[in-house]
Amino acid sequence: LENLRKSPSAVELTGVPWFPRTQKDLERIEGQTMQFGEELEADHPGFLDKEYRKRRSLIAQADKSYRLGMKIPKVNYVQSETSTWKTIYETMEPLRNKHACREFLNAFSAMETAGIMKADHIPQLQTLDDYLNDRTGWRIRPVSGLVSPRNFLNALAVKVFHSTQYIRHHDQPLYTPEPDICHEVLGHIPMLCDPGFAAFSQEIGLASLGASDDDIERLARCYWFTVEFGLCRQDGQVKAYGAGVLSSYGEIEHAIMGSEARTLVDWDPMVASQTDYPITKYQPLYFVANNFTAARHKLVAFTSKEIKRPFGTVFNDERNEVSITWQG
Ligand code: HBI
Ligand code: FE
Repeated sequence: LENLRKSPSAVELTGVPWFPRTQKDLERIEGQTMQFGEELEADHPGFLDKEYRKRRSLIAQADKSYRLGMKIPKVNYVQSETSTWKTIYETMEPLRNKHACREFLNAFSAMETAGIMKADHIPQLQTLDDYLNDRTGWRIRPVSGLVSPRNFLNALAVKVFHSTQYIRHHDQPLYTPEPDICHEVLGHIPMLCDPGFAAFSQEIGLASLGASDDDIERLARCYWFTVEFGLCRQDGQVKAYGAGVLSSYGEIEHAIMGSEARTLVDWDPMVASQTDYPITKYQPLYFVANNFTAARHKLVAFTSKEIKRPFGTVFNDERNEVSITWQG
C-alpha cells in the first residue's frame, strides 16, 4: 500500500520484462525496428526498384531520428506517391461507405470536414497526431517499419500508436505486404478517434505490460483478429472496423460478402488467442463483435483470468500513466 501512494512509476517490479508506464518511457525503444522478413522482401513490389528503395530509406532516416517532444518529420510526398494515395482513397470510398462501421464513418467524415482527409493530399502524421490527441488523448509516433510485437502492444497501454510514414510501391497501389501510410491513415487513425475503440485497444496494451513471451503472442493474435481484421454487427448487418479490412480493396468485399470463402464467429478472445492466421492472403476466419464496450469486457474477462502476472495494471487518466494496482 505504501508503494501505491508513491508515484506509480516508482513501484519497482523485478523479474518481469521492462515496460513503459508513460509516453515518455517510450524514449527507451525509440528508433528500434525489426528486420524485414525474407519472405516479405522477395514478395515486395518495390524490391527491385532502386528509386523506390532510396525514397524509403530517406523517409526511414527521418523517422529513426525522431525523439519524443519533436515535431514528427514532415514528408514532402512526390507526385507518384500522392497519386497512389488518391487511387486507394477513391477506390475505397464506395466500399467504406457500404461496409465500414458507423464509428469509422463518423470519424472519417469529421476528418474530411476538418480538411485533413482528402483524396489529393496525403495528411502529415503531425497533423493527425494533433487531431487525434484532441479527441482521445492518443499520440502517433513515426516508425520506419515494424516494431517488435511486445513494444508495439506495450505502447498501446500509454495511448501511443506507432505509425509508418512511407507509402507502398506505385506499381501496385491496391496491394502491400506491410503497413504503410495508407493503411495507417485509411484504416487505423479514424478508429482511434472513437473513445470506445481507443479504450478497447488500450486494454490489449495494458494486458501486454510485463507479460511473458507466450502471452505476448496470444495478445498479438487478439490484436490481429480485432484491431486489424475485426468485424462487428450494426443494425442487423456485418460491418468492418479492423484496419486491415478497411484499407484493403479486396479484403473488405471478401470479409463482408465472401460468404463461402470465409467463416464468421462471435468475438471470443480465448479462441482468437489460440488461432493462427495467414498474413499474405485473405483471412479465412473473422471475429464479429457486438460493440466495443462488450468487446472490451470480454477481453478483460479473458486477460484477468488467462494472462498470468504477479501484478495488475490500470491506466490513471489524470496522471496519464500506468499504475500498478496490486503485487503478489
Ligand atoms: N509494427 N509498425 C508496426 N505496425 C504494426 O501494425 C505492427 C508492428 N509490429 C507488430 C505488429 N504490428 C503485430 O505483430 C502485433 O503483434 C501487434
Ligand atoms: Fe495495421
